[in-house]
Amino acid sequence: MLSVKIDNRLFSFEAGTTILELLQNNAIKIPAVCHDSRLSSSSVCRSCLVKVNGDSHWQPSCSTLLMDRMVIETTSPEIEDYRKGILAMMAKEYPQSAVKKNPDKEFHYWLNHYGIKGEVSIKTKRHKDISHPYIQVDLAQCIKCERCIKICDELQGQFVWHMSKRGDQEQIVSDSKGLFNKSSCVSCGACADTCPTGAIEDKNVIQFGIAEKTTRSVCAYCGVGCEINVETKNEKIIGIHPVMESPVSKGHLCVKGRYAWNYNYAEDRIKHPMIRRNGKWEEVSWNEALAFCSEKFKEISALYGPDSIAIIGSARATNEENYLIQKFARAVIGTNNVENCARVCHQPTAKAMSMMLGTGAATNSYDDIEKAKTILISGSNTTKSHPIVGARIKQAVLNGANLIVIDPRKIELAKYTKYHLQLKAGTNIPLFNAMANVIIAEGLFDEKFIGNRVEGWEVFKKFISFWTPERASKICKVPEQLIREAAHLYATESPSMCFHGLGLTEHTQGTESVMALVNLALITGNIGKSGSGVNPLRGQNNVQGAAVMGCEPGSYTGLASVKKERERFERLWSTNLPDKKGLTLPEMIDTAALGNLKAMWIVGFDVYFTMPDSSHTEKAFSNLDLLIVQDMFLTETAKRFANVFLPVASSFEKEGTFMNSERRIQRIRKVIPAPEEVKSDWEIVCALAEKMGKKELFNYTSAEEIWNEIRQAWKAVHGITYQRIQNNGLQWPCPDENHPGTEILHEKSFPIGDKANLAPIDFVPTLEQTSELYPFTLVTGRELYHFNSGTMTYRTANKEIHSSDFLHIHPDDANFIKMKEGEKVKISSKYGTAFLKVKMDDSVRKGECFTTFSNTEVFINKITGPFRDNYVQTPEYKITAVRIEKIKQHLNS
Ligand SMILES: Nc1nc2c(c(=O)[nH]1)N[C@H]1C(S)=C(S)[C@@H](COP(=O)(O)OP(=O)(O)OC[C@H]3O[C@@H](n4cnc5c(=O)[nH]c(N)nc54)[C@H](O)[C@@H]3O)O[C@H]1N2
Ligand SMILES: Nc1nc2c(c(=O)[nH]1)N[C@H]1C(S)=C(S)[C@@H](COP(=O)(O)OP(=O)(O)OC[C@H]3O[C@@H](n4cnc5c(=O)[nH]c(N)nc54)[C@H](O)[C@@H]3O)O[C@H]1N2
Ligand code: SF4
Ligand code: SF4
Ligand SMILES: [Mo]
Repeated sequence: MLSVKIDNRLFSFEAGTTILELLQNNAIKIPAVCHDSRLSSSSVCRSCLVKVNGDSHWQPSCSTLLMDRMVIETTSPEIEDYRKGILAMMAKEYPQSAVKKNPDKEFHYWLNHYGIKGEVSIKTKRHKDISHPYIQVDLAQCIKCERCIKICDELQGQFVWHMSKRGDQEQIVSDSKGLFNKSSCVSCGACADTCPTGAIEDKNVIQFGIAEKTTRSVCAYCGVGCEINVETKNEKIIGIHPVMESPVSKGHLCVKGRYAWNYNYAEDRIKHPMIRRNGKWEEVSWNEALAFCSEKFKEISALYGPDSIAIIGSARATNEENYLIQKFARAVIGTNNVENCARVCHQPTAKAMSMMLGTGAATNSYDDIEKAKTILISGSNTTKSHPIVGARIKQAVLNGANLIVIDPRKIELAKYTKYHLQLKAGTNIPLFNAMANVIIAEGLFDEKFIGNRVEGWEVFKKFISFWTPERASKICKVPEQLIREAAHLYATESPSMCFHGLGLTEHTQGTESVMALVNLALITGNIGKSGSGVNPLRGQNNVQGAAVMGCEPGSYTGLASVKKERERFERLWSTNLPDKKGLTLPEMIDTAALGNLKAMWIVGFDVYFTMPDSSHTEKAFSNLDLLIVQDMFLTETAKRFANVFLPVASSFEKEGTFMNSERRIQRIRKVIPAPEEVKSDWEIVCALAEKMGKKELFNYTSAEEIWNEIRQAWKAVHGITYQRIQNNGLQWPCPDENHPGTEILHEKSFPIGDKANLAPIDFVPTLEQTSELYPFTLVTGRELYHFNSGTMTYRTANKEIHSSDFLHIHPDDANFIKMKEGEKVKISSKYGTAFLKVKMDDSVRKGECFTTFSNTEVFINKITGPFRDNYVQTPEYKITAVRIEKIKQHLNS
């Protein structure tokens, strides 16, 4: 055992530990002003010096590794004098007022500890920059510890800060050289988080002061599932910080998780149930609202049958809530018409992966990022849509991993790649097939893995021999040589890990695109090992949970087939359940448009605004006799079509669990009280069930009780109790309470048997093709600052940073059609028209253009088309043939 003596006490340690780490682990406090455990040590401040093996050896404890039998002295009059001197030097020209205002800041703590006062009046007037909506920079408080520089480089990979000049004039400057809000900063807040003085500080701290309470919870936005420490004062949120020990986010957050929480306090948040009568919203009591819904449901069911009613669960609500929503649809209404928005996003992934491997979820964990030698990203704008995964991938690449990006646009990660395959949108299959062709033709496949674990090899080999890079290159427009080299890299520099997003799934061949990707992983043996696998980056905080809980027409909780497992669920719930096949969301809309669906209850999903070809949705919703919307805000769906509005608690106002992209179940906590007349989704479902005479099936008093029923319904989470996930969460499958959870799936076999299936996939071009009339292909997707329907982020200062959706178009194309930067243009497809401001952007392919879909004033889904994935009906959001025109020209013509 390795041991050291510190101040005459004996400690054991593991090789690779620094002196400072051991001190901190044992609560021995010394100043280390330039140190942050998330970063490599720089030892610039020298406040952490200790004596090592006798008087003459003073070493910085943050960067000195422990050696066996070291003798360390952390304190003596001499050392303390020295430290005091160092800190006093740093405090020269440091404002005393700052120390008084926030004594808990790390630097201030040490000044107080050593009785150093700072200056009453500051001679040099240093610059204060308040240009950023969330972060203030006050150089008067900068002690040049360089933590901001390091954290921006090492955690976020953004390289915004550097030190200007040396000597007396030395100070930090951002890469804009001017105002901070003009820099390349992505507002992650890491520099404010690490700053030991408050020189870089969250504006909310300046506004609200110091928190009274901190509560651990999970971010309300994307499927990464970062853990947050929510700070409150007088039962109001005043700030959010990352959870240092979170296995997901490792002490980091993006702008949405850290700063975009103010929607909770938006003035137009709905705080009372409402019924619309004669075109006017009226506030009513819960009793009246629920009685109205209950009577209407009963009436419609009696007249047209239970299948004339459909319910949509919410990818933003908890597992517990979605479990109850599908139970309500089946056990109270008696229909399998229950859905969630996975249908419009990663249902193709779930389908493809469950057909081929047996489980429709990510095979590996984020921790594999640091273990992969090659990372292949297809159709995922990771640094914008899943920023914390994006940041981890950037770091992995900076540390030597290979990166391949397959995307029609030069996304941020394309800058970090060995190969960026900038394919024509909608041609994933030819490209993946050609990569498989190269791997097989050049003998780079994993023969042993294929022999033991893969079915259909001979058929696949024959099929793929026709997909030469020459042939594929003509379709996908990626040079042959690039296809060859990328395939070579993926196959040989393993373990190789795939991440993918909607650039694969939101196409007519979405499911098949994912299948073609899984083929690559299977033939190279990149499944069931650390640093490998196929990993969808799921959309919202709990979209995977909503689907797995059973908000899907074809499956109950745990993806149990409605066809095969009805009797089991009838026993579990002690009730009869419907056996008729339910409708998918696009089918619900089609059925309503035909007049055959009469009522919908939509929980947390702005269907009208986010489904494609919105004139079709409009027709459908106009036909409904009853539309209940349950949300925090009047969404576009609610504004136009709802008769009843049920106001809900946000994820800061309730208990429950979310499931992230790596199958991890994590707890969210009630941090603040909900507005008085607002209920959480699960409470509303229970109350409505009671009104409809089914109290005995929905008799819950807490989210935990519901979770415990889920554990009975689904074996894979049986071992996950609330107690076990107080911190950190657990990844399913976790079948019993001693099981540690599963980081990597399919290590030895597949749920479908010993062998997985290869899938020969042919390419079938979409019917949505450009023409003389509609010469551009519009791709829609995401950017960093706004989230989907924009309901939440447009009610925060993110709007000040990113004000709208823009039409990104290649400068050559823009010049050719004589469009200027910032000009508002008309964009039309066969299905509708919208107006957008032009942004010249050479990251877009010529002939293609790109926009986001979050601004309700733009409403881009007026122009997206009706085509759908041929397996699971996910809309083809990624391809619309459009025409772009000048507005004036149009008015004149
Ligand atoms: N900031 C932010 N984060 C989000 C969201 C948000 O709205 N804002 N939404 C969340 C949700 S619900 C989801 S589902 C995820 C989605 O996250 P992503 O999957 O990253 O979403 P998109 O930006 O829609 O599409 C990803 C990329 O696909 C590319 N692409 C388009 N067509 C093709 C193609 O044919 N082939 C290939 N290979 N690529 C193509 C686009 O250029 C784009 O860069 O993000 C989640 N996170
Ligand atoms: N053109 C185009 N359109 C697209 C896409 C695209 O790429 N291009 N992507 C599609 C994709 S992948 C998706 S997932 C959809 C997303 O579309 P939506 O699901 O509509 O988008 P979100 O903004 O995630 O949120 C839905 C609503 O949930 C509410 N909410 C938040 N928390 C809670 C809660 O706890 N309870 C309840 N009841 N409500 C809550 C929010 O206020 C918001 O109104 O958009 C799709 N539409
Ligand atoms: S907020 Fe994040 S990206 Fe911006 S400067 Fe600070 S660390 Fe860098
Ligand atoms: S990466 Fe996703 S989960 Fe993490 S803070 Fe950002 S939005 Fe939240
Ligand atoms: Mo999504």
